[in-house]
Amino acid sequence: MSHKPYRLYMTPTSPFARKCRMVIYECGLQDQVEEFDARVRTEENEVLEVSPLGKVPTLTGPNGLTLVDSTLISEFLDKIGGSPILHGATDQDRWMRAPEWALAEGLLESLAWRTREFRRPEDERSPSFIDYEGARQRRIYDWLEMSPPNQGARDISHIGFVIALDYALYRFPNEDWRPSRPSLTKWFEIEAGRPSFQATLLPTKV
Ligand SMILES: N[C@@H](CCC(=O)N[C@@H](CS)C(=O)NCC(=O)O)C(=O)O
Repeated sequence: MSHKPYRLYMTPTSPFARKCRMVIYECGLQDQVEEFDARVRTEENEVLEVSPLGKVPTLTGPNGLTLVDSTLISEFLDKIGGSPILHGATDQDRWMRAPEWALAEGLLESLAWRTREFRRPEDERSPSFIDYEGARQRRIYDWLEMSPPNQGARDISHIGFVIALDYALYRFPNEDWRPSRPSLTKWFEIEAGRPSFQATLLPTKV
């Protein structure tokens, strides 16, 4: 039985849960948040006991708190650390940075949707959907190659982008985005060296 006040329902492969897990490390909240490996997409899914959405990440805590969605949870975790470091220092700073956060989120969503499409039986897949999302992903990689997200202080978009780029290599190893994008590759390698990234590595595929 954990005595930590918060519980993060997660799976080791979920990039959205990984975002929150990296925030936990970056904000030093390991002694406050228990990670709970949930059985999503099964009838035993423990998340369903706290939310009808049934998705990871879901965060529960004192006073009946139940938060769903990685964006909300990340911002909440950043705040309970006492001195938020990942969502802008001021309101103006926040809004100046927010478009990058949304871009990182859009890339992550696109990769997750495309991954799900490949989980369907072959005769239920949509090749046009797969191509459309693939083109979106390449567009964002090209954008990041022109302007890697390392201007100014680190924020939640750095975590979102490094997770998304790693997830792309994990799910689509034959579509390696690195060879034609040296600046982005360099940025990725530096970010991937951080303890928060190394502590949340995706499991080896069996
Ligand atoms: N927008 C959500 C997406 C979360 C999401 O799609 N989670 C997936 C795992 S990567 C999930 O729990 N899937 C289980 C299901 O669809 O039942 C977030 O940012 O948290």
